[in-house]
Amino acid sequence: MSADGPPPGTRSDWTIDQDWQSYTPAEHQVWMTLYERQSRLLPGRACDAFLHGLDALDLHRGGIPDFSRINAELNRLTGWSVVAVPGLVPDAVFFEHLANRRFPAGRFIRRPAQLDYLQEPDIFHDVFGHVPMLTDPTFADYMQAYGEGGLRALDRGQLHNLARLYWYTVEFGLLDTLQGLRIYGAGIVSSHAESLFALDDPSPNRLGFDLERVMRTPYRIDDFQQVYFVIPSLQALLDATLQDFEALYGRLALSGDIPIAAIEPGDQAFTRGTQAYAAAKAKMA
Ligand code: HBI
Ligand code: FE
Repeated sequence: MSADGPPPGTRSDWTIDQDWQSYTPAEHQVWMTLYERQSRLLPGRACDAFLHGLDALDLHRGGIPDFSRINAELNRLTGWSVVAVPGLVPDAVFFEHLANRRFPAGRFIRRPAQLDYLQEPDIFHDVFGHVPMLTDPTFADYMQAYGEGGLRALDRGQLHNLARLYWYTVEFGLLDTLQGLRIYGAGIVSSHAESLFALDDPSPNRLGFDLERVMRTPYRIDDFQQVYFVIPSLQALLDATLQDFEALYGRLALSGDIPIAAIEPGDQAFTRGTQAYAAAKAKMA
């Protein structure tokens, strides 16, 4: 990890003012375009906790949300708040915020030419994608537990494995419900194309969540996932963080990684993917 301090104009905890007044009409329009498209697509796809959170925070009104407005409601519901940061922050800073029920969100918004993909998390990914789930008390506790676990993992040099848990849950997680699979991961709900792919495409594997299994599985940051992990409930996800991570890290050091598209004997396969999408992409490269 780099020892770089915060850039000029940034506080020592890497936060900045959101400076809501300075967003341009064109920037608000980008939010509205993305919001319209996703809010139309997500009923019947995103889980109830996400859809309720989206409603409760009223993220539509007036374009890009003002953090001071959403924080009043978010704080009342679960004690969380959103703080503005310039972009990616160092791991230790990120975890310190989560451990204190603060979610660091980028203040910038993607340009109209980048509606479908950008590398760094912007305010649409961070606020539309992440913040609705933070209105759910169980998920809110999970995120705090993750931040606390992140700080311990950093101390022990185990972040490599723990980051996979974040990726396959907070970013790309699916939830099993009586009505079928639903999305709760922010990387999916903030992406039009992946909101379709993650649930409907025959390519990816969809496997039952198992903490140790997830931590042994590499992920891709540059394209649709080849595997999604399905939790039975948000409570089960929170409960998974109660086990002894020290013992877990010890086992992980011996067991090694599982190839990204593999299905192992112990896996609960909701979908055995064709991997056709990833195979076609690999051929093009
Ligand atoms: N910074 N702003 C921001 N957002 C993140 O999601 C983030 C970060 N810094 C580090 C980080 N994530 C990773 O530690 C986690 O994804 C594991
Ligand atoms: Fe994210």
